[in-house]
Amino acid sequence: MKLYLAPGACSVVPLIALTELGLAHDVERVDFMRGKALANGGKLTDVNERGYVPALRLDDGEVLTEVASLLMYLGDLRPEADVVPKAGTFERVRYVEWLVFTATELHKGLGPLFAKEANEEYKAAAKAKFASRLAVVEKHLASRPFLMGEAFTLADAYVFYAMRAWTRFFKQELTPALAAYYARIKDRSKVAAALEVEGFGA
Ligand SMILES: N[C@@H](CCC(=O)N[C@@H](CS)C(=O)NCC(=O)O)C(=O)O
Repeated sequence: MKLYLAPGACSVVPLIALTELGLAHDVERVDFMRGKALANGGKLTDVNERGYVPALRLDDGEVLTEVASLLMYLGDLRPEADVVPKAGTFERVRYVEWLVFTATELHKGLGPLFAKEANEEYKAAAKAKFASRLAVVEKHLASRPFLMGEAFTLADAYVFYAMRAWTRFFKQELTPALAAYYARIKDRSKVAAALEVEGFGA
């Protein structure tokens, strides 16, 4: 498999997944500073017509996109790794609920903050909304170390990305409880290994 990624972007999430699951993969950095250029001189749109990362080229040539679907697909390739609840269980539905929440409320909640067209008033409202969604995560974590309970799952990696963007790109502080959650994820040896490959840091 080959993962197309950009340092600092949400493509770090499937990179963490591939690393946690011990799945063989190559990575290709897409150069966002040079029109989303690929190493072979082509463009990201040659791989993903939507023009964004992550994109995962499977061994049979199929290209899979969307962080949430990648997390479901990859987790099911190695169920024994125990970082995704088993398909067909209610726990799995709760896991998907967290993936969708993270995709739509956290990941895409950051969209207006990146938008050059958004004015300061709109950005302030988007920041307040994002903070309120992070508060939902914090409340949930009051009685458990990870989203799904005692053990890390790939949904935590997705929230990790959103918290990293919030703090690194927008210079926002995490509350002590969320900072401790962030550290629990970052300090996992396989997450640290993935971050090293990505090259953007925690
Ligand atoms: N719907 C996609 C969104 C992915 C996305 O937002 N990718 C960003 C980086 S975090 C990107 O490549 N943006 C470039 C662009 O949209 O032009 C997903 O959930 O995976």
